Order: sequence, then C-alpha cells, then structure tokens
Amino acid sequence: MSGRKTRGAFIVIEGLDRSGKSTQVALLEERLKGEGIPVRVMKFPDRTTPIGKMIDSYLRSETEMDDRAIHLLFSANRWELSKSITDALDAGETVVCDRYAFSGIAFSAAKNKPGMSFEWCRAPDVALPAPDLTLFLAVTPEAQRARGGFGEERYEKADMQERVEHVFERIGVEMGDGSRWIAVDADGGKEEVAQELWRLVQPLAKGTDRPLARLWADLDERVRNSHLYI
Ligand code: T5A
Repeated sequence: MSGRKTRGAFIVIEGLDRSGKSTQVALLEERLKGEGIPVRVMKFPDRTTPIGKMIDSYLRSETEMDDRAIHLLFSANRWELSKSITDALDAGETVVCDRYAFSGIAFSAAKNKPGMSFEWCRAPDVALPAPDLTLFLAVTPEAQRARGGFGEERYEKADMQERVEHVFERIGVEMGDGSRWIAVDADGGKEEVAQELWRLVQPLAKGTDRPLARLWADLDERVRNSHLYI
C-alpha cells in the first residue's frame, strides 16, 4: 500500500478485566482491514502454547501454583512469542495486542506478596519489544460488574481489581510523556469507544519509521553497564 512506513506499528490494548479489550481489539482489526492495512492480532496470555495451557489451568482455578512461579510463566509466554511480534512488524503488519507486560506487572504486584515488589514484577519483561502505543481502557467498577461473565476467573474480585488499577496508574505515570500510554474512558458504548480508539490509532495505521524500542530499555542499560565495573 502506498505511503507505508518501514515497519508496522505495535499497538497494545490494556485494561481491567471485562473493560472491553477483546471487543475493541476485534473492532480495531476490522477497521484496519477495512482500510487495507495488514493486521496481526495477538493476545496475552496466549493460552494455546504449552506454557499458555498451564496459565489457563491456573486462571480457571483448576491448578494451584506459587505466585512467583505463575508470574514468571506469564512473562515466559510473552518471550516465547516475542519473535512473532517483531517478525510481523518487520513484515509491515500492524500488531494489535490484547494485554501485554503491563498486565503482568499490575496483576502480580497487586497481590502484595513477599518478594513481589513492583520492580521484581517488572524485571522479567524488561527488553521485550515496546509498544508504540498502549491504550488503557478505563472502566468504573459499576460498568465492569455489569458486563457479561465478570467473576468467573481467579482475579475477578472487586478488591483485587481496585489494587490492580492502582498499579496500572503507576505504570501509566512512569511511561512518561503521554504519547505512548493513553487512558481512554471505556464506560461508553462499544461503537463510541471504538471511534475514540480509532482516532488515536489512525496516525500509526500506516506504520512508523521509528526503530522498535525495548521495554524499559533505560533500566536495562543502566544495570548492564554497572555490571561492567564489578
Ligand atoms: N493476567 C494477564 C496476569 O495476571 N498476568 C499477565 O501477564 C496477563 C497477560 C486473563 C487474566 O490474566 C491476568 C489478567 C486476567 O485476570 P484475559 O484472558 O485477557 O486475562 O481475560 P479477561 O480480562 O477476563 O478478558 P476478557 O477477554 O474476558 O475481557 P475483556 O476483553 O476486557 O472484555 P470483552 O471485550 O470480552 O467484554 C466483556 C463483556 O462486556 C461486553 C462484551 O460484549 C462482553 O459481554 N462489552 C460491553 N458492554 C457494554 N459496553 C461496552 N463498551 C462493552 N464492551 C464489551
């Protein structure tokens, strides 16, 4: 397609449970395809891989697991698929991803367990491909609970969701200048939210010439450089 840039854009949709992420990812995919833009949709956890199957069983409360172990599996699930993300971007596809490392930090740090500080929870995801844009779907607890299926899985409890939201807020603040992380009011109707998301995604729809960044690359570099002087 004319006007395409050197690589596809990496767009992540984040939010609390039942905030409408999957609905919006599907509408965004449809919109991008309608514009003739090649799209790759991804979702984390990806429950189809062997690691993903272990995560699925845990989320359905069919198995128990140490909190630190399940955290590392969620991250491993992203690393095992990270090459598919970069390959798709290099091939010029726009990658639209339903949840990513931010959920990994938020849901684990919200447990407030020994050894699970914010920094510890972030560490395994440092250097993953960084999204060009993360859209955080903000819903009120009332809207969240009114939506179909809430309460079926392990983390879908009001107090847990409230703690998760606080961690997401911290992540949003730390993401910096406001161009890479944008909170969107997602209490409205599906089409209304979709219009707003499209307004934000459209400037990236034809891809980008910016080199793909790595998540929290500054932290990674600082720590690796300090090791050179040990
Ligand atoms: N998790 C995830 C971790 O702990 N660590 C990690 O690293 C990762 C990646 C599963 C759990 O795993 C945790 C977080 C989660 O607790 P999941 O598979 O993404 O993650 O599961 P859910 O968050 O439950 O995702 P869902 O896909 O079920 O919810 P969505 O995608 O937010 O919501 P959606 O689009 O399916 O919509 C839910 C319902 O609401 C309706 C829909 O029709 C549907 O019935 N709806 C609306 N209704 C009214 N107005 C709107 N605007 C609506 N939008 C959707």
